[in-house]
Amino acid sequence: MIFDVLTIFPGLFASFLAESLLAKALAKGLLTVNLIDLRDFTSDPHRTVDDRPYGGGPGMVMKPEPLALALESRLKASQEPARVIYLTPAGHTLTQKKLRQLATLPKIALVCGRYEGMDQRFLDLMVDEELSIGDYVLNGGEVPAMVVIEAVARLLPGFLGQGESLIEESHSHGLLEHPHYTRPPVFRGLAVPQILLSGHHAQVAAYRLGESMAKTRRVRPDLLARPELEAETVAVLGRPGAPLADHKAPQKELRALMKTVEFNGSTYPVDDEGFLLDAELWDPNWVEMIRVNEDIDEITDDHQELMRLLRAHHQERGLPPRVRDMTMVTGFKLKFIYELFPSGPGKGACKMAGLPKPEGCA
Ligand code: 6GU
Repeated sequence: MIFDVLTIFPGLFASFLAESLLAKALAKGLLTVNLIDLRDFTSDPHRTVDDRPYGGGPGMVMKPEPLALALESRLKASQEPARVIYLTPAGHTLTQKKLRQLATLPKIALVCGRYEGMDQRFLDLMVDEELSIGDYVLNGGEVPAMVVIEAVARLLPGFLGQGESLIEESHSHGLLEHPHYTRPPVFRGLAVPQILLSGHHAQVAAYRLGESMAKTRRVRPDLLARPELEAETVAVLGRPGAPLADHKAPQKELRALMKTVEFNGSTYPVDDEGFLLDAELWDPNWVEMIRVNEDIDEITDDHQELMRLLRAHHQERGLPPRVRDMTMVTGFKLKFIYELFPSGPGKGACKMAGLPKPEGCA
């Protein structure tokens, strides 16, 4: 993959390209970045790249000749035509999807603007597309060009290790990342969520997926409203609404865990065993669905009270009580819990309460 960067500040790129994974990728030959100084393509003693706008107004406009000559010199240098991208706050907003497309191209020319903009005729004649990196204004296209280079480079085969490439996959299904923890187990009074220390891989994955969904709903509800989300989620995680038994053998742990069930028009994300993955989605319709599945005649005040106690414990600790602590935590005798929920405290009570499967549940 080759990047040609057209800029009046090639020096800005020096340390960016000299450090970190990007430097390694350049050394490996995974990608090449050619820095082209637009002033080398001027013909006046002052090496002028800008001029006053026709029609008047503030600021300066980049002259078309140096830009065109610089691009043409690159064409001569390599034969291979590049996709020419002009970086401007007036362009289409860059997305991960766009980056995946760019990562398939052999050669990209990134044109960095400064001043008020470019002569339109250069854009009309030589630029394939205009990209912005977000709704704010920078002084020039150099930092956006670095953004494009870094974001494309990490998608190239061989750039990242195995573990990191999985992270990109978890992004591409359209949810935000779950929180991360490392040692120490307690930092300034805050403990690592117990489930992460448990060694239960399936429960850890279920917990993380639940956190991803909760965070996405909190911080970026717009991501959940995108029409593409469903298709992406289906592609990566499975088909919403499919009966659990129909689910294909999963390739990846996450795929195994993100299933959905539908009841009375509501869709719920669930784990392999039908436990709700996001306790905040719990509602009376969920309770009714489990009541029907569990063949329970009627939801009594005792059912409600037990669920309330379980949910309060979950809210406080981030986990439902362990089965062996169930009596102590809820004050309900185990025998009575079995009378209320014939499947028991885990697959019956915690499931109906919209909580994860508790430790100690078969
Ligand atoms: Cl691509 N250029 C400039 N100058 N400002 C921006 C941008 C690009 N994207 C967001 N802000």
